[in-house]
Amino acid sequence: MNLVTMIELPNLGDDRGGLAVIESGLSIPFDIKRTYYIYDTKEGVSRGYHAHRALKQAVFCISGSCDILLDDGLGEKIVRLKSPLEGVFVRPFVWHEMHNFSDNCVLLVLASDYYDESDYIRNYEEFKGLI
Ligand code: T46
Repeated sequence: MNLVTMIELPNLGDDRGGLAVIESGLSIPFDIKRTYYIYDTKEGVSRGYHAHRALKQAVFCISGSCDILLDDGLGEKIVRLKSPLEGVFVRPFVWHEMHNFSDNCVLLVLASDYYDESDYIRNYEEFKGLI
């Protein structure tokens, strides 16, 4: 399975400005149950450092930019998210870390399920053992 699956959104904007639409199950490959956003990140801070057992997520940087590292236990890739029209699909059992947040970064995350701490694998050695 591909480690990196990008999600491209059409720009429905016009001379008034940009407009991007995300429709559950259409623009992204799952039904959305939860949405959250990460904003006002502090300089030099990294986040993530976990994988999910079942959760599917789509991550869009709707303002600014940041790097997301994806690791499926066999290899890793770093994707620079820098456009509100381009997101990345994070499937279950992919370790992910977010680094190099720009000042104005807002990371929008669409998730396939409600928050459940028991779905997180927060220890890298445990993650490697499960792969
Ligand atoms: C992910 C990346 C991209 C909740 O109570 N409900 C929620 O829906 C979320 C997302 C978090 N929380 C709590 C859990 C922690 O006590 O908020 C606290 C901070 O969460 P965490 O340290 O997991 O944040 P990140 O930025 O490391 O990870 C988040 C998501 O948690 C995670 O699922 O994939 O963004």
